Amino acid sequence: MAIERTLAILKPDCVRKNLIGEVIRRMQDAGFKVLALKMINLSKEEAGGFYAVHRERPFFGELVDFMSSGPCVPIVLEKENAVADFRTLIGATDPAEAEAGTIRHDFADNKGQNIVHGSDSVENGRLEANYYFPEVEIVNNAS
Ligand code: 3AN
Repeated sequence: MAIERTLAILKPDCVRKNLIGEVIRRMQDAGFKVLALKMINLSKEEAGGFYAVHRERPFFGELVDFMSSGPCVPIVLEKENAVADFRTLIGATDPAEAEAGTIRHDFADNKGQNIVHGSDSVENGRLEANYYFPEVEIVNNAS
């Protein structure tokens, strides 16, 4: 299997619940290397741009309001098969449907406020990583 990158975002509910350390611990225990991370406040425009693919969905306004409601932590992760393995680690979008032991099952309140984002393809992983980090801010020698 190929080494891939994926973009995680610790969403504002993760930060508010003081779960930054816990969720990063789970990522590292699962073998993901951290290549870049920072804490930022997204404007509504930035949040809307990131989720532009969902612009026509009924929950888009709620999603933008939530993602801009407080600081979040985008993280570039690397691992063999990172995209699929990260989505397995976080669980289904709706925490009520997420498998026991997944991050969303254990910590998320609902579909809208579900603790963490994970890219859904290798191509989106690249595009999403570069939405938050220019290549020069992504290290290539993480351990
Ligand atoms: P995932 O993040 O699991 O890939 P997507 O891509 O279907 O899920 O949805 C993007 C984000 O939109 C989700 N992380 C979630 O926060 C939000 N979302 C999805 N469906 C709903 C919904 N029915 N109501 C509110 N928010 C939603």
